[in-house]
Amino acid sequence: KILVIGANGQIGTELVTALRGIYGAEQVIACDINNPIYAIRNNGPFEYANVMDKENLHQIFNKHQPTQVYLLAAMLSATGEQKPKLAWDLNMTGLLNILDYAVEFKVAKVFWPSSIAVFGPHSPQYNTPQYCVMDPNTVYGFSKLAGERWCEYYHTKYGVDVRSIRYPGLIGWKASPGGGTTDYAVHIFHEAIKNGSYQSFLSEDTALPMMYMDDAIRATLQLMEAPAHKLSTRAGYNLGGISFTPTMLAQEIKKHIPGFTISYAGNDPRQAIADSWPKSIDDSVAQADWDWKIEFDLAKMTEDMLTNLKKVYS
Ligand code: VAH
Repeated sequence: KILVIGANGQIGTELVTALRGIYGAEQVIACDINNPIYAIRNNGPFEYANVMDKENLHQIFNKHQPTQVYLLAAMLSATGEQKPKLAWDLNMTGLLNILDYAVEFKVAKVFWPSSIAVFGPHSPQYNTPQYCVMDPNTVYGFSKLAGERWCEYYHTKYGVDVRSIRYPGLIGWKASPGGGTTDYAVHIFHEAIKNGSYQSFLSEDTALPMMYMDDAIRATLQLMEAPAHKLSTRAGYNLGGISFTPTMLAQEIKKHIPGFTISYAGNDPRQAIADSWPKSIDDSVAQADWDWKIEFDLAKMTEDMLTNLKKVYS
């Protein structure tokens, strides 16, 4: 069995669907603290899971004896700055509970998402390498940095086959983002279709590394299927994705919705978070270790997002 914990989230929703397509619906247990969303409820098993509750988790691991566990439950950057202690507690306790049960139940593989949020103001801003100065100044960012160290530690000390990716901002149409700084890049598509205009909470020249969800899910499965001996790190693999600013995204949307207009709100707390992150990422280590290759560029992502969202709104 495969557990996907945090199944209702932006990544979790799509991972459940992808994994059920590969292993069969009954093999993939969607787990979340909230009731299953429609996309999950109707096509496979669900368990109520609270990653802060060891007893609840132990009962789920005991019942399903999972061979793989994907831990997506976490509090993201923007929400994390509003509730810093809860963000640290949830992100760290959740990970440590899962790593401990991975040892106890001899889980074959564990996936845990890291983020480009592990980099900070003194990290190289362009083509940020896999290894460099990392001084993240958000709770979410340093919880991901600490989590990467724990993953490396549990692998070295207890042999847990845990694998991780430093995701850029993720853009998809099947599930809403969950309180991150990059959420503008999803909201803009919905607003473009509904209202023909969008007010961005990030400034027009804020470049960030982003990735289409189809690429992110494919990368996750590709990493999980890679031979263990080819992996040079158990911390998060840098994934570069596509770097663009709100202006560049708006210009691409205008090719499909000519009348679309964008405006900029200004003085949003998420601006400082975005400014602390790299503008582009070097993912040559992922390319070398497990043959990573991106498929969606800005034009292809925009077209796919609008095509699918227009169906959702029609
Ligand atoms: C966030 N979407 O904004 C997440 C992600 C790189 C950004 O970690 O917090």
